[in-house]
Amino acid sequence: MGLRGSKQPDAQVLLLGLDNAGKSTLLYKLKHNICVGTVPTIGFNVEMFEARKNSKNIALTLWDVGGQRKMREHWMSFHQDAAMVVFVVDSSGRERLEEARRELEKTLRSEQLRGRPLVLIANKQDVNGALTVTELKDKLNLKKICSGRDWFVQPCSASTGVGVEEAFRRVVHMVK
Ligand SMILES: Nc1nc2c(ncn2[C@@H]2O[C@H](COP(=O)(O)OP(=O)(O)OP(=O)(O)O)[C@@H](O)[C@H]2O)c(=O)[nH]1
Ligand SMILES: [Mg+2]
Repeated sequence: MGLRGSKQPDAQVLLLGLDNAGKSTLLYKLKHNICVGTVPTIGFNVEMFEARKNSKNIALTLWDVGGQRKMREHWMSFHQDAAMVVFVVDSSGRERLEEARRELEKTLRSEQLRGRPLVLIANKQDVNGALTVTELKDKLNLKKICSGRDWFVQPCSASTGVGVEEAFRRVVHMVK
């Protein structure tokens, strides 16, 4: 019996982050191993993935929600069913880091996301001068804002693909 024939527990994974962080680039790199030219997401993209966890097949649904300011008010409507959050940050965009920190903190305060694991993607590591994982942890105040949940920071470049598989493995490992 193939993967599709077996019974699969399903988990919804919410992909959030500011506009231009690289969420859609990451989603399509993961799904098709291609770097598509993206346009800003108005609404959301959704893709399904299959994986093995604890000797079982699991199906993950990744929801990539637009990050533009006017889209962020809709993030809440995706909170309820989310098993975990993947928050993508443009590590080369120092000037928007405080904005990213505010949005992440607001997201993590959501009652519906209480205790849900977080994978923070330190994206655009291919750009010269990109912030390192250590710098990001510090500047985003992650230890403090992530208390009460499992969290992990994964360096990655959604355009070159470096770190993308590791990010997915981490999501599978941490999802409940
Ligand atoms: N150098 C570099 N550029 C990247 C990387 N990931 C994404 N980009 C570029 O960043 C821009 C924005 O990428 P998107 O994937 O559309 O960003 P998004 O987070 O989906 O943005 P919204 O849909 O507006 O929320 C595009 O020009 C991508 O090619 C990366 O790892 N490195
Ligand atoms: Mg997008």
